[in-house]
Amino acid sequence: MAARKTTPKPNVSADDLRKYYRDMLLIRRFEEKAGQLYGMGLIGGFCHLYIGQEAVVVGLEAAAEEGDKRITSYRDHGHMLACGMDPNGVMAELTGREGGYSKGKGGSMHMFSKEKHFYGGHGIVAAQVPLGAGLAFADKYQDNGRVTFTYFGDGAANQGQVYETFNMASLWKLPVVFVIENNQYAMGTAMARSTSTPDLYTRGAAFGIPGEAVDGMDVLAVKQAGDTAVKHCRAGKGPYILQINTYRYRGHSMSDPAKYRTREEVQKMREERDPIDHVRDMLLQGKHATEDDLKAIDKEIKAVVNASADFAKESPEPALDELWTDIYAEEAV
Ligand SMILES: Cc1ncc(C[n+]2csc(CCOP(=O)(O)OP(=O)(O)O)c2C)c(N)n1
Ligand SMILES: [Mg+2]
Repeated sequence: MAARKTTPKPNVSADDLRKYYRDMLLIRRFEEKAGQLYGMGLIGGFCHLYIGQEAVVVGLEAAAEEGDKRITSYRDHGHMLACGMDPNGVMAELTGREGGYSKGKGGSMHMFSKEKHFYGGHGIVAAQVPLGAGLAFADKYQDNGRVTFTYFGDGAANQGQVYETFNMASLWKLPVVFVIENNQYAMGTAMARSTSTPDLYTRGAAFGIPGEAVDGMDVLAVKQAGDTAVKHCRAGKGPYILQINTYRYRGHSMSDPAKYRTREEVQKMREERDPIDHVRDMLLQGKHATEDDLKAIDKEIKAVVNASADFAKESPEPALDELWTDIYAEEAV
């Protein structure tokens, strides 16, 4: 990975930096709490945490504008929080309660928000990629200037439907940013064992889609690359690929024994490349915040996360007759 850059880029203010810190910390603390609730048996089924990858989604949200869309895989809680969805509704959905975004019927991998233009939450690897191009097709058709961020993993990048999508997206010049979140592993398979070249950003070359590799542990690098990609899409030039190199600290899901990598590898990343510590250092070194300011933010975030856990625990389980609702789309009028 490229060396860490510690100087704020010119288009980012101290307020922006503080916002990135807050947004990344919210994801980190929320995910830690979700891990705890899972351990207590309050969350069932699959639960894929985003810890370590926070700078990816926060950096890209900083490049987005109101009305832009996002769609992603099952590792989706961070994306929801970063686009402004309510932590209470997300945590309640994780615990399968009525107050959740899908009324407790979807769980971790199946939440949506029309209001925040968040289109899920998809459990089938790469299935969201053609759907993301479809969202962008609608925007192009309506000529509304919007862009869709379509996130998928390094493992998903080897799926056939990704390339059918690349072809159509390029042919029709769809305003879609394909975001490959390269966290180095697909479940327990390291990228070097599954993938012919580490340069996933070149995978659009055959279709005339430009791309770049980005340091995903540096929120400013992500924001800058996001700006470039969005500008390209909004100018009507078609799709853009961002290969964002990042790392997940926790297992693939909560039931991962993690035998495919060493503890030392994870520890080294945490100590040397943590994306939140990076922003923290920039804030302190640039005198944009004091230790006390940061402590106050930490406290505030902890309160938000604890409140979401309380909300989730207190919300009732869905009534049985809810099984028969939300099955078919309402008839269009
Ligand atoms: C079509 C399909 N095949 C296999 C699976 C099982 N599966 C779930 S996640 C995953 C690995 C995907 O890795 P990657 O795309 O790198 O995303 P990450 O989990 O690292 O975020 C696999 C094989 C699935 N959900 N869907
Ligand atoms: Mg992966």
